[in-house]
Amino acid sequence: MTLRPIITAPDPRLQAMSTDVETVTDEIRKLADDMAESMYGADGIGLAAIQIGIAKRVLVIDLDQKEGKRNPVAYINPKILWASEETAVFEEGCLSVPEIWDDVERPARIKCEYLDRDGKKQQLEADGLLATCLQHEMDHLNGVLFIDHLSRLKKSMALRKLTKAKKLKETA
Ligand code: K2U
Ligand code: ZN
Repeated sequence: MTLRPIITAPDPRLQAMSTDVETVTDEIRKLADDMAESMYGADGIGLAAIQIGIAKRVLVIDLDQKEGKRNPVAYINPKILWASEETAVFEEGCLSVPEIWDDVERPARIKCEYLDRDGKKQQLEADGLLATCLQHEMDHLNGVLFIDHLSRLKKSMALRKLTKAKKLKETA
């Protein structure tokens, strides 16, 4: 498994529309493994392939991280089949949007289908943190960051902070 660098905003690559995986091959399984390794390396609980520069519709999420225990789940070509009218607000962050945290309102419960790492079609009903994380990651597959859900003022302040941090890092 390979640790891959995570792209941080602002970066046009994060706005790409990721494309479906045609066939779940060993190469896709290796991508999912590298994504998991990169996610753990950054202390994340989810990661979309675009965040390591691969515009394919692949996510990895691990909400079960306990001391020493790892249970990364790959979601390939995930689609939301149904979303509740009821909404929930979570304070979100993002490995591609460092040091920015803010409340985002999303449907509280979702039903989605996806292919697992063996290429088998699965269905899932999610609520709580899993519902939020799945929707956050599926936003990434459509080139959407959580700051795109914030007010114009908050988004511009976030982008200004991210641009300044990136410039400082590049000149360091
Ligand atoms: O896209 C991501 O970076 C995944 C998020 C997962 C997540 C976002 C919002 C709500 C629930 C989960 C990160 O892996 S977890 C948040 C985070 C952000 C920065 C540093 C560490 C952890
Ligand atoms: Zn994110």
